[in-house]
Amino acid sequence: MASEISVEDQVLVETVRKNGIGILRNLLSPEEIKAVRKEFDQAHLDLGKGPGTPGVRDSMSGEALLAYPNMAALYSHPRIMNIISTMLSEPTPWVWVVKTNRYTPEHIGVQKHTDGFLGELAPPFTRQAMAVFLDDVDEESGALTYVPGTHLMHFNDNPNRLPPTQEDIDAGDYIPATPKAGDVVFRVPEVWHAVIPIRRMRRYVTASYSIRGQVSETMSERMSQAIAQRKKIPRDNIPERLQPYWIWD
Ligand SMILES: O=C(O)CCC(=O)C(=O)O
Repeated sequence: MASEISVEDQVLVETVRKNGIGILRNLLSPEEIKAVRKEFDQAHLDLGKGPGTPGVRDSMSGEALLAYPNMAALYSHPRIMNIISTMLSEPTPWVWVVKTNRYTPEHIGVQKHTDGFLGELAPPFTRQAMAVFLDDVDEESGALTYVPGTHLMHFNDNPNRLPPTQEDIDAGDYIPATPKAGDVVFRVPEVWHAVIPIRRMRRYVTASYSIRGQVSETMSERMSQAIAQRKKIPRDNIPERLQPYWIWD
């Protein structure tokens, strides 16, 4: 599925490989942001999440989101997919999770953590996340903080390596990333990250992808469960462009 990657996107891929996080700026135009926000807010009302409660993080996931065309299109956006595919060295990455997140202010933010599985090392670069931001964040509200390079400590390419602990993660030296509406954050799930307190609405559309080869034991179990679930969903419910990423076999 992957096509030739631009020099700009190749530079981004190298940044994400090295630091664990990189931002593609201004993927969406102001009109496109408006269209996605409208569907995002409507989906929350339709799916029972309401207009947002201060202090609450609302997450929605699964195929119900695919009924909203502007939002669903992001999960298989050609430029995003080309970057994901290059990151994973996987021609047709598998989309594990399609999701949205909405934090209604004032929200305390998110504690320091990894999305790797604690106690387990994983083969390098088997998973990749993306998040299309619909609101600006900055160092006063909602910045995503992270410790550059810490994803590498979760990889099993060094026989002497021990999996990092939560104590290690808490002691990291975090720096802010400040995506604006229309930007895409690419994050290697294992990188240590957190979110500072949120003073303005913070919404984004996100997905997590994996390779189709050897992954960690825990990831393999999670994937098997998701694949079994997904077999029950009629293929016609899935937008055509997303199907190659959605289907396992
Ligand atoms: O909201 C964010 O930007 C990151 C949330 C987070 O830490 C996570 O989903 O693992």
